[in-house]
Amino acid sequence: MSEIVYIDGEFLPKDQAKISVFDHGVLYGDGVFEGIRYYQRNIFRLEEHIERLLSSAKYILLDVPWSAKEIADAVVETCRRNKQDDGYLRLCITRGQGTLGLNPYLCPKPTMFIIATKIQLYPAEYYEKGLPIITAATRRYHAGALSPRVKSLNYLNNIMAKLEAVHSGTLEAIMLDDQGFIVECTGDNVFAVKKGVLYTPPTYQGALRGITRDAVIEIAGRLGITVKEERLTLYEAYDADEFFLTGTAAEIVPVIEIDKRKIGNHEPGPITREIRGHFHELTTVDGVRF
Ligand code: PXG
Repeated sequence: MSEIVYIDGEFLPKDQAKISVFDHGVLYGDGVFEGIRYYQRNIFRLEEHIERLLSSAKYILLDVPWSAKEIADAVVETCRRNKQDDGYLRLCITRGQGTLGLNPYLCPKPTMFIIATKIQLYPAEYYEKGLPIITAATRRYHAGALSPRVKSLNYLNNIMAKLEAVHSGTLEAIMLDDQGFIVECTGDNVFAVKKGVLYTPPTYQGALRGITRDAVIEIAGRLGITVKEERLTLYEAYDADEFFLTGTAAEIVPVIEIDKRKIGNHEPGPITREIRGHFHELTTVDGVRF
């Protein structure tokens, strides 16, 4: 499989794509990113991804010298050259090369790179039979430290929670905020279904405003399913009729067990299945074709 990487204006094969060890993205996780999927040559919600990328950059005072259009053109060209109908893109903008020391103003020029590849977060069987998950002891960091809505290159908080999941023999973990409310999983937003109503934590509470989350909320609206953005505790999660995770990389994953409590009938529920079906229809039509 060809894997093409765009770095600062050049398109390179994977093994020739390199960035400096003095790049502050590497040294300090100082940068922002997007994970984007394309389906049958349709880059799903590309404009929304770029909008969120620029919002993240603005928050961290990273001056992006490229317009949304220039970024979109680079993404589209990377897809064209990658010669795959389906794939995953990792679009990153780092603070760029600098010296040792945190001062970002000593980095004169941001680095942009785009990896075109494939991703599978969980083995295929879990999409059919559902995923058991746990709650991590590691809390999602406080918005007063850094807004968790910024999709920054520093994922250590999430990686610590992911390690807990793996150590417990599962693949995913719910992360709570400092007050014990559910925020999201390590790389996915969460939804609970109770008596036909969808519940998801509000983004102001600290969940990333997921592109997939937004799509699910829209689909539910079209299907006449009520969606409530409310704070959720583990009680609501354990007591849910259905529970599922959403993310670009994860797509829509049914959850059948949380901290050993069986969810619903211990199998993917009807609302999860219905929304998943509609989501997959949307992925090939909504976005930018190449
Ligand atoms: N929350 C977090 C913390 C995420 O990182 C989502 C929710 C879902 O958002 P979207 O917009 O994708 O629906 C994410 C998604 C990767 C990678 O390596 C990226 C994510 C998750 C896992 C892996 O590119 N981000």
